[in-house]
Amino acid sequence: MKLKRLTLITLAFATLSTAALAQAVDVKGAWARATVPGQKATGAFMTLTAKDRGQLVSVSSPVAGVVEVHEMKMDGDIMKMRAVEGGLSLPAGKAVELKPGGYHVMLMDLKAPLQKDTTIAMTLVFKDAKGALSNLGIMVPVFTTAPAGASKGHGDHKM
Ligand SMILES: [Cu+2]
Repeated sequence: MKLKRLTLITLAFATLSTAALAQAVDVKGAWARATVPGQKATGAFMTLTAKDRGQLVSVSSPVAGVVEVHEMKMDGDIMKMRAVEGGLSLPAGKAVELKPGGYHVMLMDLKAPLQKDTTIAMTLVFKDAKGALSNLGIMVPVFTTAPAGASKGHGDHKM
């Protein structure tokens, strides 16, 4: 009973904060990739559209000890990923896709496997052009592959 009420409050909070900041940055098609037991890291993907120029400076989630914004790039023949230095730039009115094979949110040091068809909480921290920070709480569904209409990498098509 107590647990149920807590869940409701959490969801209400997430909805409220999303609505309050909806004008600043629009988040669409967010999803996180499910993991198997023992797997300590996974990716989360979404499309971000900022109304005004800004940056995604950090991400946190209660399910992961460490969360970073990563980019994947070919280094010769090897696909490498690394943390985006100084925040991910969000141009005004232009959608920035975080998708498999490109930018992504890296959830590391996972506290438990991410089970498909569950939802995880994530807090995105944005910085506007004046340097002011704002938090956006979102609920992110967990899937094994990109759902229809979500941010999926071009690499997924050939599967
Ligand atoms: Cu990564």
